[in-house]
Amino acid sequence: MSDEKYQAISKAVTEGEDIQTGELVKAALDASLPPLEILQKGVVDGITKAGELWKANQYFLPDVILSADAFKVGMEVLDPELKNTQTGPSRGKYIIGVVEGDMHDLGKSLVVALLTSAGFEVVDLGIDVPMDKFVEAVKTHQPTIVGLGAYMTTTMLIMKDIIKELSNQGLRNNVKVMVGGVPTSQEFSDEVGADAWGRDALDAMQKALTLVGG
Ligand code: B12
Repeated sequence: MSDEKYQAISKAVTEGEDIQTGELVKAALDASLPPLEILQKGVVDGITKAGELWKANQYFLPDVILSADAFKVGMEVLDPELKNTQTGPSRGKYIIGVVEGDMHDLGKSLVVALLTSAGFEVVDLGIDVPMDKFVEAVKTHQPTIVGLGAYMTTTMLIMKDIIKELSNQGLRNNVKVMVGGVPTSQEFSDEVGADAWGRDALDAMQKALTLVGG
């Protein structure tokens, strides 16, 4: 029964049916299905399938844009529920942003939602964030963790430069760095000198909690 609901959400996202996605997510919440499961098995599954169709040349860019819009509507409905699950004390400040030249924001938005639900005070710098803006934000906000997202092989290498610049400016010892995004891996994370890699939003949240000793 719940699997059917998740599949329907996933299909609506893949097909870019934004209004239907919102309605189905709301119905799943009304049926008391867990928000995190709705997210993973419904909304995220749907955009992943759109990505697979794109890779197989069965979807084109406009199709994926519609899927992304439906994904966002689903997230909007889920967001307050995810935040409601927040318990306990603040876990400290977490600055997050997508590196320069990269406009993908769905994965980051998911990470933001889960970090917030875990009690982090998240400062979201958005997409296409120049290196200087990351460095300035670390100086201004003095976060416990800074998270860098990159979703393309052409933008991921900038992460190394940002981490180097944090060191050059004497900021690296006071902040933990996490990296994430489709082309990244644990190996890549080690290579660029990050403190942790987040495979997905849940993993990112768990590793962030580990970094702050929680
Ligand atoms: C949706 C999508 C788009 C949408 C983006 C909409 C939006 N608002 O974000 C649109 C259609 C606009 C788009 C545009 C483009 N895209 Co695109 N896109 C995708 C697609 C299909 C899915 C990405 C996504 O949202 N996944 C769902 C989220 C939930 O997953 P995620 O991003 O992996 O995030 C999770 C983890 O990585 C992790 N995580 C994410 N961020 C962070 C951050 C931190 C700090 C941590 C710890 C963890 C973490 O947690 C997240 C949640 O679980 C991928 C294919 C794929 N396999 O990923 C291609 C893909 C990333 N795109 C690609 C390309 C080429 C492009 C374009 C250049 C296409 C074009 N010709 O214009 C443009 C780029 C524009 C730009 N400059 O950025 C390529 C990149 C190839 C490469 N070089 O590496 C991919 C891989 C598709 C492909 N197979 O070719 N894209």
